[in-house]
Amino acid sequence: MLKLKNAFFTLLLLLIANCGISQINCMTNIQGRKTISLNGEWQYIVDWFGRGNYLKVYRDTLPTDKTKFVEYAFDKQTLKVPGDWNSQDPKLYYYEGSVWLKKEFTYKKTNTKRTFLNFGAVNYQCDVYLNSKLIGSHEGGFTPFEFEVSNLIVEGNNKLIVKVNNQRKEDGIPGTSYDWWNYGGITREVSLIETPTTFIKDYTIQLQKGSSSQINASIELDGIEKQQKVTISIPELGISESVITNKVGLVNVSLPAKLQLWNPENPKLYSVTIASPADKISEKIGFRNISVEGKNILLNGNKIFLKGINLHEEIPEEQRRATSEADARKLLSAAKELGCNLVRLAHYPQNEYIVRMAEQMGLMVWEEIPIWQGVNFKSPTIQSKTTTMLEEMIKRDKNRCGIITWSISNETAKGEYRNIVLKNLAIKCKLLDDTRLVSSAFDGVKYEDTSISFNDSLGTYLDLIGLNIYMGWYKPWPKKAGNTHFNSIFEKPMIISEYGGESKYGNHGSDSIAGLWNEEYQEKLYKDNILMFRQNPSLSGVCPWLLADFKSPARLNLKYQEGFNRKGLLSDKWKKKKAWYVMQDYYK
Ligand code: GCB
Repeated sequence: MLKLKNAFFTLLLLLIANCGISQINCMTNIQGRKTISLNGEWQYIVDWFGRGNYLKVYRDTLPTDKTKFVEYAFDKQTLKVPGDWNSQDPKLYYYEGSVWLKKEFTYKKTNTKRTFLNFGAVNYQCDVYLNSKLIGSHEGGFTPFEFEVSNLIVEGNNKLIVKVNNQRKEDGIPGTSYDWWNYGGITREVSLIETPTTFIKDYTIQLQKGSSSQINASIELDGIEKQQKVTISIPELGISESVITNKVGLVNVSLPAKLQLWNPENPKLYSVTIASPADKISEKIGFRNISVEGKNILLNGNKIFLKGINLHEEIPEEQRRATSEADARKLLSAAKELGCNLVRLAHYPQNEYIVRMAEQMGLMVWEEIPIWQGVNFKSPTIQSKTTTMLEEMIKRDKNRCGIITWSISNETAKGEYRNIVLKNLAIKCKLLDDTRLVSSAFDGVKYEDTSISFNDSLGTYLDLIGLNIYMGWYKPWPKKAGNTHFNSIFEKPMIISEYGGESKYGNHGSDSIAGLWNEEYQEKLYKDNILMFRQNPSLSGVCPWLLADFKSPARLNLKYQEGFNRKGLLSDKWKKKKAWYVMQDYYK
């Protein structure tokens, strides 16, 4: 009976997932396109009590005659886009609600091109109006979305108004409680993209799974003339191959190549160009193979150990979201200095500067969707929302060889509904991309004296298992610190995807008292964890929680935390704590 019920739910949720809640329509590689940036200053109105829809703020009108008035008006106050509102307006530091943002711009129209409006990400939910018409909505704070506006955009002045709402909600992803700051706003770039009438909408170019010399490319054209000649060239490899797309604009091609494979020591990228009669797009792409064999992770056939670091998309010194190339460089340079070969982008897809720069710097990437702890797995919309997020993440980053694993969840509690949703996501993830590992991070393990055992049935559908294990912080050590062994019912690679403890930079004292937030306690905790790693040679990697102290409304100790989670190896002022050096030494 239970089996039947499970099958029914699986079917139902898959059906819902396939309906989708928003269009997955972003074109690939907008960086490689001619774009008009709509970043910069946007006017805004804070909609404290949610009256904006009733008042029709999206119309942005003026009184039509002497007896009329309008009870809203954009004025001089502006927010920078991309950027969160919390750090830009002191009144909005803790704000969770709606804000209307407006950008006016002039546009030159022609009949020979199409125009798309692309948002890198808006947290959490938004309605987008162009020239007073609703052109679409999007839910999910960390992935891009796009609308074609060729018919709505006008010659001359245009008005773009976006209602953004960052209210946490029961059926949101993440849910109502999580351990990071709920930065609201248009947090990533906004661009108009101009393309020819038939253009190269999408392409996937990666090494064939298991091969070191065969590149697979699939290309999709969008427009009226779908059957066209497209040429893919990689000059450095002497490749220039022309093929014809089929009636629906698709073509797949295999390209034999003598390659230097990408790896952290030699993060080799090749310039790749795709050209159709009217369109041309280029970017740098690397080629590598990632696979597993028993408990090992293999990069290009060689066993690797993941020397990771977790990081949030935040600049803690300025208490704001990281948004720029310079921000990405700051975060990733610190990861390199620590000696890492992997960054785990916790707990949501982070901006493209980070993902692209990581692969240029030789950092592998663990990227994940924000299914974090207490999301509501019983919600009828969860499968569709999370599937959309997964699709949007993979669609954006599928050509980034630096990404070795898509992670579908973090610290979810076992249960019937969770099992169905996550199983479907893991299967979907493999269908969308079988060249990377599917992973998940868990805290639901069995602690017994000197052993920690993993037996979550979800492991069946994963390639890589992450354990979040806070020995010496949330969990006491056995009699002898460091004396803990890991077991798993799965013959699959396992990494410690989180471990650590808190300290406040500059706070010194005993290394045996946790409650004083000493650097010495955290330093000792790292040393003990390293002892534990050395006793578990079958682990495939470790990943401290985390690079830097970060803002969290969940941290209420006014004496030491001051609204920050202080598990950083760097302080919120970017100062190295003692534990940093322990970790750096270990990675050496
Ligand atoms: C965890 C979570 C992470 C938290 C961390 C902590 O297990 O995955 O999001 O911030 O613990 O500091 O408690």
